[in-house]
Amino acid sequence: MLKKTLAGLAAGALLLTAAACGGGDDDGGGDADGLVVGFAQVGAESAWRTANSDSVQSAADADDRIAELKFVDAQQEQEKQIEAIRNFITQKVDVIVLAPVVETGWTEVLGEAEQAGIPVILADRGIEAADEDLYVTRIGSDFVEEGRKAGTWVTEEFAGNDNTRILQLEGTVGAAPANDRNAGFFEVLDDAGFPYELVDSQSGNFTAEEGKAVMETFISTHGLDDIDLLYAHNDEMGLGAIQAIEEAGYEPGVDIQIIIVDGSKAGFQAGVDGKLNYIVECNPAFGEQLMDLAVQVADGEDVEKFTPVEEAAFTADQFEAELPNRQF
Ligand code: GYE
Repeated sequence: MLKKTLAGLAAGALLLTAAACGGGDDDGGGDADGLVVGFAQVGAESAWRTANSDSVQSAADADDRIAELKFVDAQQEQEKQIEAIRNFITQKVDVIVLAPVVETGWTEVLGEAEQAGIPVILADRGIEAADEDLYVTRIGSDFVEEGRKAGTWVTEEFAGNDNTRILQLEGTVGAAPANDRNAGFFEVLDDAGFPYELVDSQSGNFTAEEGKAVMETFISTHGLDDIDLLYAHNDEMGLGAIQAIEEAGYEPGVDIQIIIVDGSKAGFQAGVDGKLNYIVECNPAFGEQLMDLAVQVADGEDVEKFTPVEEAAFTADQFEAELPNRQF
C-alpha cells in the first residue's frame, strides 16, 4: 500500500519520504543506489502470466530499494531463460529471479550463478529437489494443494457415481504446476478410493489455442457422451476447450463439468455464464513480497525456503459475487 502511494510522487520526494519513514534506502544489499535485479520470466502465455509480470514490474518501479529490473520474456523456452541468466551474470546483477519454465535442466546454469556469487530466487514455479541448494528461496503457489482442491471437489460433486470419466488438459510438459496439479488431484481421488477413469490426458501448454486443439482431438477420439469431467490446469486451456465443446454441439458446464485453475476475469465470466463448474484460484500478485525477498537475500539475511501465496477456490454459487474482485 505504502509503496503504491509513494509511487505517485516525484522521485526526489520519494527518496526523502522513504528515508523519513525509516524504510532506509541503504538496506538495499549494501548498495546505496539500490539493487539491480534480473528477472527471467516464463513468457506471456496466459492472463495469469501477464498479471504476474505487471505485479513484479510495478512493485520494482515503486520500490526505491530497487534501482533496476531487467525483465526478459522467455517465450516459454528454457533455452532463452538460460541465455538470460548468463547475461545477468555477465552484467553482474545483484539478484537473479527465475520463473523456471520446466523443473529440470537447471544444474549447470544455476551453478554458474553460484560461482559468480549471485543469489537466485525462484518466482512462481519450482525446480527439481536435487537442485534445491542452487536457489535461496521460492515464492509462489503450492500447486499440489491446488490439485488437491480440485480433487476434493470432484469426490464431493460426483459422490455416489460408479465411475467418473475424466479428461485432463495438462500444462506445459515438465512444468512444476503441470506435474503438481496432476499429482495433488489424483492423490486425493486415489486416497479416497474414488471410482474414476482417466480417459485421456494431454498437454495444452497452458495456452487457449493448444487447449482448444487438444480438446478437439479428445472429442473426435472419445466423443463426449460418456465423459463426466474436464480438469484443465489453467483458465486459457479451459476456455479454449469450452469453444471446442460448443463447436461440437455440446453444452460446457452441463454436458461435461469443467474445473479450471487460475481464476482470471475471463474464467469467472465463463463460470457466471454457466460454462464451467469449479475454479481453483492461483494468485499471481506477489510482486511486492518478491521485492522484499530480493532485498533480504541480497543482504544475506536468512529467509524461508518457500513463501506460499494465499489462495482460495470457488463453487458455482460464488462466481457472480467474486467476479468483480478479480484483478486479472
Ligand atoms: O497457472 C498458468 C501459467 O506457473 C502458476 O503458468 C503458473 C501457471 C499458471 O501459464 O496460467
